[in-house]
Amino acid sequence: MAKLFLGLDSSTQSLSAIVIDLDAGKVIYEHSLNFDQALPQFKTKNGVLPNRDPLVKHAPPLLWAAALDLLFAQMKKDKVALKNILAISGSGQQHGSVYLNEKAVEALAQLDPKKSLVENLDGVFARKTAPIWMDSSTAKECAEIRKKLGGIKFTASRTGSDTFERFTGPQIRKFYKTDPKAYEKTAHIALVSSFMASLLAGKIAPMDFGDGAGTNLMDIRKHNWNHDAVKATAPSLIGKLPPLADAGKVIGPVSPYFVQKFGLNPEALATIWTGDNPASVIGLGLTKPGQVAISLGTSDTFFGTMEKCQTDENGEGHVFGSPAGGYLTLICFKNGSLAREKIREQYKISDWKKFGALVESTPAGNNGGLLLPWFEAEIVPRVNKPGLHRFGLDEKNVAANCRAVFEAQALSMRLHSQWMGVAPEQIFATGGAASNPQLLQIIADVMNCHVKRIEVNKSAALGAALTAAHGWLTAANKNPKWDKLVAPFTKPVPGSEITPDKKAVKIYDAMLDKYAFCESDALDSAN
Ligand code: XUL
Repeated sequence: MAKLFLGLDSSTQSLSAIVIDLDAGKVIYEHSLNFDQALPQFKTKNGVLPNRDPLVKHAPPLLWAAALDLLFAQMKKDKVALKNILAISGSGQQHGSVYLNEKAVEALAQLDPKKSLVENLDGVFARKTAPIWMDSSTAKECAEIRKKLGGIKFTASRTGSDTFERFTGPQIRKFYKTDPKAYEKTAHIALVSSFMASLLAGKIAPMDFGDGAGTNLMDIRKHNWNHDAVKATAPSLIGKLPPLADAGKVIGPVSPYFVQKFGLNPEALATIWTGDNPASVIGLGLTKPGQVAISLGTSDTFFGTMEKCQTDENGEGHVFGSPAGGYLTLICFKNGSLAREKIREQYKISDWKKFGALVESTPAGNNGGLLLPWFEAEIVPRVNKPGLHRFGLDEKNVAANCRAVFEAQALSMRLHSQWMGVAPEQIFATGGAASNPQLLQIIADVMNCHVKRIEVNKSAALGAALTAAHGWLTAANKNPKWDKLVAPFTKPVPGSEITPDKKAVKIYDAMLDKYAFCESDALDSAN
């Protein structure tokens, strides 16, 4: 019998499934279900409920439950060998929170397969909607919690991140302040990840150290709820939080609901879920400390793993627990492909090949010219007033401007990941812009390490499937090794390795200080 594992990813706009065959080292099934299209009755747009206040972004948790039913029905229809699935794990959009009342435990334990999940969950919510990661309506609560914890540096060193509007703690505080009665009726607070795991397990699921670190409530070093942070957030909160544990740890057999309704094996294990970023880190093959992956999409995201917990005293980076042990960081640069495309449009360059040729026609270091391409307000570094800043760079010099946007992005990545204290040995590059060899060469030269391209589809769902496999093997005392487990699923594109150019490395080493000066200068007028 093939050893199959299911990974689910409950993201902002969709629920995705990946089934892996562990011994064959292959993904054998994948499917994505778009919330707006498949479940229009929930009236979401891109997975979010309309709201008059542009800062408020909520979603209905019942939508996610309904999607779980639909996705299993689809897998059954697609003749996935559901009987052979040994364990299930998953990932959720981070930070989003679900508020359950005292009826939830019984309802979860008695899920009736004759009814839908939505019907089964009737009356279990203390709050109808769930604030999600896109919500930025809690600036006040962030300031209040940060102040009680002693400022940015201490908040970050205790909880892994400064307080952020989207993080769960500030969201809980806002709920407590604006609707204290409903807060009081809340018996259990779940994350998107632990809510979905609770449905599969038929009981309240623990949160994992990865997603738990996205709450501003978990002690990032001790891996338990931080007393001061919990107290600073809302009264009687500790009793509403579940225990914390490793992602992939077995919660129990899957609820009979899924066995009877969809034909899952009664012995299939429901395991603890994690956040989509920690799961992606596994799906991108980062299981050892000192590894880095860069996802080059609309925004650029830098993922790095660390053995020891370092936190960013400037409060820009986040530290989460990694499902493979140790820590991971996530640094999001908003002006990624967004900025690259804007420069291409501005200079009317017809395609990326021509853009690349222009970059190659200019020397590393751009004869000292620098560009800060903040077309949109930037997250790292924090820029509130968008704008372009040129230093020693002629706006009319097309080729130099093309090189300048790539160099600035790579230098910014190096500068703003220094706090990790990790010099990566190699970087995996993924996402649309990873097919641009000139960009990858500049990243290799600035970071002074080899860069390899990796093409992983649905990295979060894949990471979740691998986490399920790891959890199952651990429960069977098979002592699984993470690197061996992920290797067949995360192979780099053959021949894609880019080696740093020694001369260029020296030039960029010297340029980093100048970049930092220019950035700090520009920040004075950008905030
Ligand atoms: C991470 C974050 C987003 C969501 C996306 O801090 O808010 O990446 O996890 O689903």
